[in-house]
Amino acid sequence: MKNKSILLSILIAIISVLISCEPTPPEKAPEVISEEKETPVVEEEEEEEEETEEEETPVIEYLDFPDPNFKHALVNTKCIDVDNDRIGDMDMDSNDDGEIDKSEAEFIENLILQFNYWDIKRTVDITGIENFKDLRSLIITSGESEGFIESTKTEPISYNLTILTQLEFLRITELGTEFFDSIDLTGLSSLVEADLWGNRPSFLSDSREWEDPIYFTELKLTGCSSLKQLRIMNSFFIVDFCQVPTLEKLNMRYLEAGEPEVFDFHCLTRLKWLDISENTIESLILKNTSVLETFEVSYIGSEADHSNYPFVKYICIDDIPEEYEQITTLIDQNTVVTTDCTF
Ligand SMILES: [Ca+2]
Ligand SMILES: [Ca+2]
Ligand SMILES: [Ca+2]
Repeated sequence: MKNKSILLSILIAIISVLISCEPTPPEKAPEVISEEKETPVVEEEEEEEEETEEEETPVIEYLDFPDPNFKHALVNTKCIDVDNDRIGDMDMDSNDDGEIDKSEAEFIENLILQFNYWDIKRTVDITGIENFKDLRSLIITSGESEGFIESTKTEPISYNLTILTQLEFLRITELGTEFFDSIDLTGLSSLVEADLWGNRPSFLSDSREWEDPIYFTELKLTGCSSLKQLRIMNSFFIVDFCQVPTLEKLNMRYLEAGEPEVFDFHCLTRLKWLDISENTIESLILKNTSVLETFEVSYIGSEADHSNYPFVKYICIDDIPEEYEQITTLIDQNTVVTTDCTF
């Protein structure tokens, strides 16, 4: 016991000596620490300032969109579709400065332009679309957003999308076709589906004049070597289907005065699905060395409930019994049906 108490006393004595000696190191320590810490913090701040100064001045590159309605759609409407569900999620002006700069436009894959055609009256020039070379999906349609202004353009324009070589899906709807010479998709070799319904003369034009070629827009499809689906329902297009022999599914239902003189599908050797319902058809060429899996011809000939659309006058088909079966509702005693036709 006595030894233990002596040991304890010695320990206490050592500890008190140590404690009494401590004041010296703590005084120095904070100086060292503060020197070590403060110096790099100052350096970092200086570096950051230098970096931002270097970045800001030369790098910001504003992009030019001459048509104010195109720019308005980019800056003020939900034009970027982040998750590719074909619903816009945010506008493109991420820093809210009212301009689109290069960094904001870069890497965008899905763009949705919703123009208020009711306020714009005519059409929107999309010059500047070439800034979006990464686009996989492009939708140009009507919307109800405010802030669009009446267009002053009087000359017909064309939409040239040939630079969008990555494009896989395109939807264009509700254009006033009397304001358009062409929609040029030449060489879009990644394009798989084009949904171009409801492009017809606008509410400003007189329907008695619609037979005039100026009310039609030419669709240029040469080199769309992956295009499988095309929908031109209720549209006024001039199309040469021999430009896209890859087509498998074609919807040209209810053209409503936009019917071509000849429904000519002789180049579409891979066509499986065709809807030409609710059209006035004078001449139909189905001779293409293959037979359709689905052929929709509602409201034509004896398919008509109220004889909306007359029997077809001339039909050229493949010499295959299944194909003859498919056209039976389209023909009456006055129809010329042949398997021998030239194109
Ligand atoms: Ca979305
Ligand atoms: Ca901006
Ligand atoms: Ca055929």
